[in-house]
Amino acid sequence: MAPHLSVVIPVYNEESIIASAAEELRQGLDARGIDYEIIFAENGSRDATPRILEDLCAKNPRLRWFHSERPNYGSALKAGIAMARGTYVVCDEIDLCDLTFYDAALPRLERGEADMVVGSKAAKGASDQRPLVRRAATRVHNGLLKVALGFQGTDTHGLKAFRREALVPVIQKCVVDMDVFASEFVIRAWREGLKVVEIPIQLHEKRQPSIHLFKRVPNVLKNVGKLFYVIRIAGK
Ligand SMILES: Nc1nc2c(ncn2[C@@H]2O[C@H](COP(=O)(O)OP(=O)(O)OP(=O)(O)O)[C@@H](O)[C@H]2O)c(=O)[nH]1
Ligand SMILES: [Mg+2]
Repeated sequence: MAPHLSVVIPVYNEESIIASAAEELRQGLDARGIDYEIIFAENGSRDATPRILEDLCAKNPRLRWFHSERPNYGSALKAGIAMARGTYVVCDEIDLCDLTFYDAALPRLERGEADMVVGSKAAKGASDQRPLVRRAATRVHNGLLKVALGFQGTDTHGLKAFRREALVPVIQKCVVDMDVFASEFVIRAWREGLKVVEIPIQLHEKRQPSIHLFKRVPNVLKNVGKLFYVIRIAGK
C-alpha cells in the first residue's frame, strides 16, 4: 500500500548526525499518526554513513536507503523521488528535519491550495541562523536565477513538499543535476503554471554545512548557464 507521505533525504558523509536526526524525525512523524516512508538517498559517502543507514533501515520497515558511488545531490534527490510511493513527498535535509515545515506544508497540499510548497529561508517572516557568507550566497544565487531564468520566488534550495503526481512530470523535464537540480525543479514548477506557494521557515542547522561553499561555485555557474540555454534559448 502506498503511504500518505514519502520523505526523501539526500545524505552525504553525515555519520555525526544521521542516527539522531532520523530518530527524531521518525518520532515526530509517528506522533502525528502519519502513514509515511523515509528514503535516504545516499551517494559518495566515505564515512560510516552507509553502515549506519543499513542498520537503521534493517530495524524499521518504514525506512529505506540506497547508495551510489559518486557524490551528487541532484541525482540523489531525483532517484529518491523516483522511488517514492507517497501521495505527497517532502524533500528534507538531514541537518534540518524540522517538523514545523511538515505541519505547515502538508495541510496546504491536502486542501488543494498548492501543488508544491517551498520552505523559504529568505521570504518575509523567515529566520536564517547561518553565517553571513552563506546567507549572502543564497541572495546572490537567487539574484542569478532571477536574471538568468526569470525566477520570481525567494528560495529554491532546501525544503519542498509536493503532490507527487503533479510534480513527477516536471522532474522528467529537468536537465541538470548537482546543486542546481533543486533550483531547476522549483523554477520549472512555476513555469508549468503549477500552484507553487512559499512559506517562510526558521532555519536551524544541526551542524555546520558539510561542503565548502566556494567549491560549489563553478558547478553552479556551469549548470545555471546550461539552464539559461535550455530554457531561455532552446525553449525546452
Ligand atoms: N546524496 C547526497 N546528499 C548530499 C550531497 N551534498 C549534500 N547532501 C545532503 O544534502 C543535505 C543538505 O546539505 P548541506 O551540506 O547541509 O547543504 P547546505 O549547505 O545547507 O545547502 P544550502 O541550503 O544551499 O545552504 C544534507 O542532508 C546533506 O547530507 C551529495 O553530494 N550527495
Ligand atoms: Mg545545511
